[in-house]
Amino acid sequence: MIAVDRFVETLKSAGVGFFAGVPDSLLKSFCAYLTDNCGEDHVIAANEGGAVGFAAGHYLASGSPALVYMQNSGQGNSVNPLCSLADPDVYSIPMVLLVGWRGEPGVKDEPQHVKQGKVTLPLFETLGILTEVLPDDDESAAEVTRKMVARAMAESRPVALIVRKGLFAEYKLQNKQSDIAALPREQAIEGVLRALPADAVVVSTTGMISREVYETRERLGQGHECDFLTVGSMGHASMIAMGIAKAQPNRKVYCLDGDGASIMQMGNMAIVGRSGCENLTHIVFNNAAHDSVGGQPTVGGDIDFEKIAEEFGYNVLQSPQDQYVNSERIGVDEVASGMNWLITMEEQSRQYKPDYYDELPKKPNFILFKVAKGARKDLGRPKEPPQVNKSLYMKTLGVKS
Ligand SMILES: Cc1ncc(C[n+]2csc(CCOP(=O)(O)OP(=O)(O)O)c2C)c(N)n1
Repeated sequence: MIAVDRFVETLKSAGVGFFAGVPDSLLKSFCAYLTDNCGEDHVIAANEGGAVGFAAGHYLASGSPALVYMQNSGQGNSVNPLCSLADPDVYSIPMVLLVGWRGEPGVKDEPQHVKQGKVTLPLFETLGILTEVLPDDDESAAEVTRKMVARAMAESRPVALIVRKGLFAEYKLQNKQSDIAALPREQAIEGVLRALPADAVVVSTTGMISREVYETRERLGQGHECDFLTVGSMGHASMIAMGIAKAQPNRKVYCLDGDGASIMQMGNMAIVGRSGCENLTHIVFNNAAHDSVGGQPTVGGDIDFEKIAEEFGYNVLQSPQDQYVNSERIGVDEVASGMNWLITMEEQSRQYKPDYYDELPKKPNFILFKVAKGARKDLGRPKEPPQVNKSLYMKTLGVKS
């Protein structure tokens, strides 16, 4: 194992003093150390491509390379700016990538990491990016880091340092941001699922939200056939939901999203908002954090999702949470009855005033829940592989897979 403080010192003494990236569980200690100690010299980006852009701008204005950190799931997001901006065939910009290697061949990991784990090194090789796996002792790691930074500078190109599971010794975040609400995310999810019509389908986002959807169904004694658990592809759940909503306009589709994921691909909301899919409801559970990979902050605490959604063209419904004066006390039952009320009101109004609804512009719904960070320690994972999830789901949609 290596110590994060020494590693950061090595980077700084080699000339790398700015850091941008998207958090990853394998880099949890590294990210926590940056958050506590690097202040304005550290930016948590919306997505990995944005972090590469930031590093390019930093180099243009300082002449020094920045470090871009990411989980290898974000490699795809970074490929375009790596190829068309930083590559020696284009602007030739030095930077150091620090990449958490989920799904390393031979190491057991979740299904969504298997393919990405296999292609991480070959993909960098294809891109012509020099790659080294960081050794697991401080001295050797420092030596490799100095050598790679020197290569990046000498050849004016990106280089990559690969981080295996368990490389960094534990560093616990000191500057914890306070929660923006008391409601536990799992309770909000259970309240929503309890209220949904039986024939509604769900598309849930990457990370703990999907795991909580899965566990909640188990707890309620329900099956999993109505839930598409988007285990990878962070930020695209709303577009998957829109694909379904357009193909089956009579089906109610609910997208259960996170703040980090919706910010990562915020452009998707602009398109979904104008889609005209009135059978689609997009629900964001905002905890102002990348909770699933260590609780690092997002800008979710500083932005008004409801205003953004409204501008993007959604029909923003009043959150059940806001119907309670003391929202500290809201739990599963209050969320469920609030959601029930919203759903029943809409159905009844449509029944009694069909002409009025026919004349209204067709818009998808948007609902925001502000929730606390954190999850149950014993939160499980889906037991069925993604392809079983897909087949069951398509059967529910009445489609042969
Ligand atoms: C492209 C990509 N980058 C990074 C990750 C790692 N990752 C998995 S879940 C997650 C955080 C999700 O945050 P949010 O959507 O706010 O949901 P929360 O975990 O807070 O409930 C991250 C960064 C990923 N899976 N894919």
